[in-house]
Amino acid sequence: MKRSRPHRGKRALLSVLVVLLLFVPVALPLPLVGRVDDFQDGTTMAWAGGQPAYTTPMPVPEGGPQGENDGFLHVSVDGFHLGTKNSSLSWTGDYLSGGVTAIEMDLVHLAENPDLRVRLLLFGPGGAFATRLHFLPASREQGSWTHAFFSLKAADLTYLSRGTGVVEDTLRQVTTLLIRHDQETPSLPGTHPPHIVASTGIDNIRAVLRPYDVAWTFAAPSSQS
Ligand SMILES: [Ca+2]
Repeated sequence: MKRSRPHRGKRALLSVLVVLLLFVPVALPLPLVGRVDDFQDGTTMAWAGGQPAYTTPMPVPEGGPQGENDGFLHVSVDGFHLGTKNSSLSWTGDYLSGGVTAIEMDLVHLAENPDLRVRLLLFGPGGAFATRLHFLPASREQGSWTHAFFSLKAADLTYLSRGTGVVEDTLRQVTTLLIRHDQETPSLPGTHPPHIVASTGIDNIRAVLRPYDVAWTFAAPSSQS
């Protein structure tokens, strides 16, 4: 029996709607939204060293910005490049859809070294990008931690190498976040920043969202684990 034209029309419309739903981007909540890496669980929270033989991040149970019972991440190196990276689901994904505009953290210099500079690098399909700013952490002898604010706005990031060279391509699919010592001019991936003897503490790593993205994070399940 021959089908009626109206029936075929509905099926065609339904097919178009299904195709549209498949290709309309949906902003899913990122694990990093609302997350704070406070190192209170006695682990490194998936922050790893690039060269374990030289740099091995270690959780420390106390001595963070709040002092007693405030854990933090200890990263040190003796004559190599200092850094720690995170490629876990906690810090990877689509930063743009999540509304991430910056990453902030607390830093301290545990052993006196005036050359220590800390900056962020992000890796993704667009290539490697470094924050223009770096921070000189206060030393423990100065009695306080330094609050570092790394803007991830395009104008505040420097392209280094690989990928498409388009910052949005990396921010939409961040595969690795790297915190490392680096000097005035960011070093290219695969090359070493000036080697250093240094010991630093890191705590309270968190993503900073656009103001209008903050509200819905209160309804998102906690990912502090
Ligand atoms: Ca802490």
